[in-house]
Amino acid sequence: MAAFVSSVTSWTGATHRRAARGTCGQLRMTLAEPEVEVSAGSGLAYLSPAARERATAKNANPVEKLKNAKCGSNIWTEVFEMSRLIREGKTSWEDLNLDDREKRLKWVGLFHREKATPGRFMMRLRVPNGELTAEQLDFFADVVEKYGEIGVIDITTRQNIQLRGIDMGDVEDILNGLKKLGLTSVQSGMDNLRNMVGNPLAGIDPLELVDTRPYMRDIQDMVTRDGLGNPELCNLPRKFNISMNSTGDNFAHTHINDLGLDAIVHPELGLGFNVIVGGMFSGQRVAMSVPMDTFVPADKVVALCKAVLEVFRDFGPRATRTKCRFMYLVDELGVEKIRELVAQYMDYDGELPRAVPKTESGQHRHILGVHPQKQEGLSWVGISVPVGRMLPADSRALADVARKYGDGTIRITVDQNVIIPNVPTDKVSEMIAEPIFSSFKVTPGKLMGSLVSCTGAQFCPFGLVETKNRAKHVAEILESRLDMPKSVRIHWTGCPNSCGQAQVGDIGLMGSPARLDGKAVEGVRILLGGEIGSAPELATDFEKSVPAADEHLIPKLEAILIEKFGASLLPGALVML
Ligand code: SRM
Ligand code: SF4
Repeated sequence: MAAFVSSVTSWTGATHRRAARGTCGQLRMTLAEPEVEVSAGSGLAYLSPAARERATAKNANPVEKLKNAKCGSNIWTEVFEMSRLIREGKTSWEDLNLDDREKRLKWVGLFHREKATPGRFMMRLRVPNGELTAEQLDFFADVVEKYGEIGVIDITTRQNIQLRGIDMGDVEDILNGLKKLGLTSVQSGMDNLRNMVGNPLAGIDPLELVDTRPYMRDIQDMVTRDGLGNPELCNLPRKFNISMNSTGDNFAHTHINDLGLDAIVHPELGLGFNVIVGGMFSGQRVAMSVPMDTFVPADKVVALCKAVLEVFRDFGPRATRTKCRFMYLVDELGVEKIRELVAQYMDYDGELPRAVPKTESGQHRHILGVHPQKQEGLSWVGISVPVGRMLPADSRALADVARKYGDGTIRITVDQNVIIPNVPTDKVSEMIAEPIFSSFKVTPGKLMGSLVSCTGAQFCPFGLVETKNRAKHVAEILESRLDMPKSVRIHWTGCPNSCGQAQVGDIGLMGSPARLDGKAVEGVRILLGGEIGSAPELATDFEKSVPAADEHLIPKLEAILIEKFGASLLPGALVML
């Protein structure tokens, strides 16, 4: 077998070698070491022989070729100089290497929005468990304010923050500013682990089994080497999502993550997590996680996450790009083989324990409004931020309120809303009289409060429809016409990638082509029946290709809300059906 010729070969991990000789030896036999030269800075440097084989095979997808030529991790240092040269007028964004500009910058969370705002970038951060401070919110406002209309702060469906309108010349200062405040954008895009999602009420929740925050931070730190960037884990076959639940509410949506960790108490081993794997949405496939039939003790959960990521890196598919998610490896190997590999990579003594049967069922709680914390005398206040979009002034106002009434911290949720924790209960009424709560409501309408929307066509190149503005507009009209007995969760997503998690909503609206009088128009696919809680379900198709214009969509939604969610027309509302 040919030896590697390598100037930076780093694949020397003992655990990997052991795994390669162990029960997965059969796998290795079919993945012979390729004859491949690894140059400094190549994405192949940290790959196992099996992964190199796949990454350099004839059928490897174009992103693998791009990473083989130069790993995205190189950008972690290069971006500072790129930014400085642009700021000093020595080069421009147009002159940057095309692959760096459009792809590799995503390794530091910078997404060029070429179609919508040429020359301007979106910066995706990492906010483990969605916990922020007032200073960080002020900083976000300072960063985007100078960009005018396109300078907005979005809360994402992964409990995360994206800053918009960014000029490359400012990036050096922004990255340094984030670092000072304990934040990073490293490894937040492309073939990396995405933001860590946990219970937004962690540490204050009377119903939680465990505070998810330390685990989320530790897993992020392990993957990103405390935010410096970790070349060993930045060339996965595709994106990877991890989330952790500590209650039956499923606030963290473990059922749609590549790796979901559901807190549970093992009768002998104590606190830990049942592991589920393979949840994903994409244009080609929508899959709910499957049980890995594994319980991981709490003190081994970081090691388990590392091992799963390494197994994915070393054995995951790298051919057809749309089939490179973890679920395809689960299909290929089966959960029993994945269990074995993970145990070997963890150096686990023997078999990993089997999952603990769930005994309790949990309902998804309504998180907005005022609620007592587990700490006596303190409350959390859940606030609706319609479709997660904040202007600089909103961000500053929330920061001020958190400082004045709470402990200066803020939580964000996958529903793109905000929680201010640790407010003395006797201060709550004074707090909610602050002006910001006339636009970001503590008691929002039955649709607005749980309205979720992806970025959509306004900024996203894949958007088939405008989403955020339309979502708010449609919800406002429906709320003005209908009396609804309970909140209805409407999730808008601009295309089948389903970043807005249409399959999670009571009602999902997914951008799709439609025709009207023979002409192509913006349209949506309507999905119904998403459930969250301890027995989650994904929404399924109800109607396809509905034109998105108000006069077509609103009567459809109105009929659905009346027939399936018990709504009734308010007096004076003209019948549109
Ligand atoms: Fe997403 C790609 C936005 C959550 C599935 N997603 C994109 C890109 C990067 C496309 C692009 O290059 O422009 C979008 C950036 C638009 C922009 O300017 O904001 C984008 N995704 C988002 C966000 C911002 C939606 C939002 O408004 O909240 C979410 C950012 C999360 C974060 O903070 O990291 C976001 N994306 C999701 C989710 C939901 C989740 O993770 O729970 C999904 C479905 C779950 C999943 O991944 O299995 C999701 N995004 C995708 C996919 C389909 C993945 C696939 O396997 O095919 C793509 C396309 C891709 O990766 O090639 C995609
Ligand atoms: Fe863009 Fe489509 Fe994701 Fe919406 S769902 S952010 S339109 S990729």
